[in-house]
Amino acid sequence: MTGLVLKITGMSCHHCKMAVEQAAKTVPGVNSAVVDLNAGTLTVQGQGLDRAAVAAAVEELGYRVEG
Ligand SMILES: [Cu+2]
Repeated sequence: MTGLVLKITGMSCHHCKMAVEQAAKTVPGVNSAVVDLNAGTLTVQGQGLDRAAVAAAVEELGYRVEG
């Protein structure tokens, strides 16, 4: 099990948090996804994680992945 942390801009409320977490969980290999709204981060855990795939899933929602 490994983890990734992505810095995301544009998330402002509980709806954003839920949407980003749900999107991240659709990416193969992701077991858990947690957004920290204050920090503006998405932490995903799983196996064989593809950072680009997670970022793409988030960006599809209209948020920007900074890193
Ligand atoms: Cu929102």
